[in-house]
Amino acid sequence: MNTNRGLLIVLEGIDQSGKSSAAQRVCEMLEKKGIQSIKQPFPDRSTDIGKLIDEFLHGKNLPQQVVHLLYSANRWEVAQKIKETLEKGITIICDRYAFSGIVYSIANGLDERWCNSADSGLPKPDIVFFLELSLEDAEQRRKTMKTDRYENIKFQSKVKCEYEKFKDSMKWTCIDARQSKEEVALEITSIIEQQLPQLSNQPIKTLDLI
Ligand code: NYM
Ligand code: MG
Repeated sequence: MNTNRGLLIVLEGIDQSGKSSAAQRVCEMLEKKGIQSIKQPFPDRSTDIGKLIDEFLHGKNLPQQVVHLLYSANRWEVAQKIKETLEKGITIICDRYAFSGIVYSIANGLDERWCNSADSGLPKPDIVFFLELSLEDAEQRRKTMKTDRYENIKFQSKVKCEYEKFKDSMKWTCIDARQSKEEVALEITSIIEQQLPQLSNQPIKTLDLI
């Protein structure tokens, strides 16, 4: 039953590091190679919970704990669908996942252990790519992009600092996000392609963060 499942791939990084473009391009590149794949953004703004998160990002006031749980619930509401999709042999490229939930909430002052528990038990990613970009380069890109309440250099520097801790303690694959969009996507796609035969025969694991 678990032979040749799809892979759960996660892209993480500070705002403006190019995750959304990479998710789109990687899916297209994989499809061209005959590897069925779909992208899954988090937050997923297509659901009621996602719409509430979007309102928060654009000014609605909510307690920080509620926000953390909403982001987590937004993943849990598609967790079963993720598993079923992987079992069908389709690879999923997630634009952010539980790690975003944790680093952004810690940067907002929440307790690390409390933050970790909400996402424990979700499907575990097979590969996490960390798109590395300096705060200065992100700031430069931000000038031409739509932004949310978190997109200022002071907050992003806290987020980056929390990401660095994760990156060191877990086996993340770092990608130089200063490269062109094409180069970033090509690098990610080739690593996925290379790892697919070995990982697709393994059962889906569970995220254990506590
Ligand atoms: N974000 C995203 C969180 O704070 N927690 C989460 O669990 C997730 C998935 O949402 N600035 C924040 C980070 C982003 C914001 O996401 C919107 P994006 O990828 O910029 O559209
Ligand atoms: Mg953003």
